[in-house]
Amino acid sequence: MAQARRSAGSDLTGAPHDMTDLDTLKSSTLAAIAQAGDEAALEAVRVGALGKKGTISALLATLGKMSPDERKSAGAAINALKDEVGEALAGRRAVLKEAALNERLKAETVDVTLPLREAPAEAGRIHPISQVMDELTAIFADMGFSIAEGPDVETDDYNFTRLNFPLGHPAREMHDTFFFHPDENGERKLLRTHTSPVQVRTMLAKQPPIRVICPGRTYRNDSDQTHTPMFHQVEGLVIDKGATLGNLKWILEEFCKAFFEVKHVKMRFRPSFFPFTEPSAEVDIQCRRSGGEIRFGEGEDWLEILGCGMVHPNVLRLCGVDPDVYQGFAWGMGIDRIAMLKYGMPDLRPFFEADVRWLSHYGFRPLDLPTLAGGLSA
Ligand code: 2NM
Repeated sequence: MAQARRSAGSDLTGAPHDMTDLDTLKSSTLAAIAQAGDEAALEAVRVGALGKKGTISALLATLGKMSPDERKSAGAAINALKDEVGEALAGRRAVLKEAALNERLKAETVDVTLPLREAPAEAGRIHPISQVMDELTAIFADMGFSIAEGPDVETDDYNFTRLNFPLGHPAREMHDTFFFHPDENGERKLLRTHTSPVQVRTMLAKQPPIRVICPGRTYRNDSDQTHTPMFHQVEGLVIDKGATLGNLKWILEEFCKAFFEVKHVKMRFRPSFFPFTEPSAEVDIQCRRSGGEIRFGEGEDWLEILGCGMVHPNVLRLCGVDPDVYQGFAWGMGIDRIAMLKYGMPDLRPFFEADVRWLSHYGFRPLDLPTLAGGLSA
């Protein structure tokens, strides 16, 4: 290395111009680097030496005022110092970085044996009514039915008149109907009391043959342990030239077996009355009641689950279907009720209380979609 020339004292920049000064600066800077306890302290040392106003930068600035000879030797020595300090900084920085990382790794230990927290999409639950609606539609779609929906707010005509409830007929009073105030034309809308108006709309819109089910919300002014003012129904309708009660019985039996997931089920048809069907029947299914539990497909007890019948010729006529050419059958049942039966839920009211504890107990996992192949409640 070239010998740095001695020059007298320091100039105005205060930069030392001899080897002793350079050595002192070097040892103090290297000592400061070695003592820096973290990356911030090390950065302060770097700025103090190599920053714009740093000690080594100040030395470099003196080179411009030197003679070429002086510059040659002093420049080499200062640059050597600069390189050495730069290397020391880099070395110390690597040590401090590693120490900081080790500290973090020690502090941020992760217990990989902890169970995963459930993702929001997995913590959510499908309401039993949605689940049962999916199950019903899977079963009836598999039998060739289509699904129809209609408005909750209906006309008196579609909810009653075309279903053979004549004006002033006592059956209208049996439905505990929620009526709206009459509009400017004097028409009094209502909340549908059953989903039958959807079937009226279907008959008016489509040519037979018709095979349709209509699930949805229905409303009656009734509230106790087994009734809520809003509830859910599914009704079915078949219109064809040769549709018979025998076909109806087969469909209902197949439905009950698939829905309750049993191989055999006995059903009992009791004569009944509905304005829109003639003859009409209420249907019970065989069950066993023991210890507060109900099992289907076995036992000596009976449980009513639906109403049905052959569509009244008046209904066909009022819905644009010629009763001399076509006949049909229809049925209706409560979705909330069959959900309670299938999944052992004793009380109807919590269905509509939006209590997340109830839902996480009785709800269904979002990706467990009902399939006929996998078993509907799989
Ligand atoms: C029931 C019972 C029996 C029914 C009848 C009709 C229509 F539109 F075809 F006339 N829809 N639903 C029906 C028949 C509903 O619910 C207990």
